[in-house]
Amino acid sequence: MSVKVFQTQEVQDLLKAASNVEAKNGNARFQQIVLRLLGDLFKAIDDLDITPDEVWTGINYLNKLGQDGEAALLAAGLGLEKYLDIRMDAEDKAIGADGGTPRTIEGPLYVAGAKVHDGLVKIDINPDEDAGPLVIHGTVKGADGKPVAGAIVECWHANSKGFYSHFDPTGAQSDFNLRGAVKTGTDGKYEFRTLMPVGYGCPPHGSTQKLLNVLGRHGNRPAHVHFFVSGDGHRKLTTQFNIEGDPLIWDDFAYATREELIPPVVDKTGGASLGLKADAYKDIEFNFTLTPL
Ligand code: MBD
Ligand code: FE
Repeated sequence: MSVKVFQTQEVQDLLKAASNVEAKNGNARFQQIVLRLLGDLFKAIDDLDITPDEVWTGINYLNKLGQDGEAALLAAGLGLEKYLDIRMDAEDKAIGADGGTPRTIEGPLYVAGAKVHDGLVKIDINPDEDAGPLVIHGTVKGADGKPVAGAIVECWHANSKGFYSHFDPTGAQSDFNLRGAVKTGTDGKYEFRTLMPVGYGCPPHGSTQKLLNVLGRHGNRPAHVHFFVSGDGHRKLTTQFNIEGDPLIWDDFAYATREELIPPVVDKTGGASLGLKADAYKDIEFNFTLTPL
């Protein structure tokens, strides 16, 4: 049986009372947002005849999602984080603040507090048999194309198993392995000496993967490297690049890939003199262009 109650006075009064939207106490912005989201949910229950069992399945899911610590992971997987990027891009375009290196999502695995080094840092602490050396370098520039001095470039990425330090279920990584920060000098240059990452996969038994399974989706990302880039007088950039050639590059469960964020990977030799673990190494040059505040 399909009954419709959303438009009744009883339900509309309930929504207003639950969000306390007509009261002076409470935060007006929160009241407005809660009223709207709750209303959209009530309406969806009405429109789709969502059953009580289905509603409780959803509520119990949210409990489990929080227990797993995966709410932000699910936000990435459902495209919510990408949606925020699309909105920020549109806003930038509207105010003429576009033109810098494209942003893409932060994801849930950043950890603050990496020590800041001048210009260059080696960020692989733990040995990784299955990962070859990778050098990532480039210049931080302003919209005028000139180098930005004193910019902070933060970098974080996965190991050869697709795991991030601080979130590695195997316990194999030290704190801040494959995470680092450098401050540019007057030449605007930065460099990270590290190891080649592979793509991330959602915890196979976690709440996010469970929902993705029901949707008939995978929970994998292509290999990628994250960056925050900030500098005085410039807007903070949150971005990533992908490792060229990864088969999932256009099938990222978090929708973060962008055409401009797939730099070439170049084979080089001479790694021994750079302190790398092998003479042959991969080199990625990636320049950042920041936009003014
Ligand atoms: C990641 O490494 C990531 O970057 C995102 C967006 C989601 C899950 C894992
Ligand atoms: Fe990531």
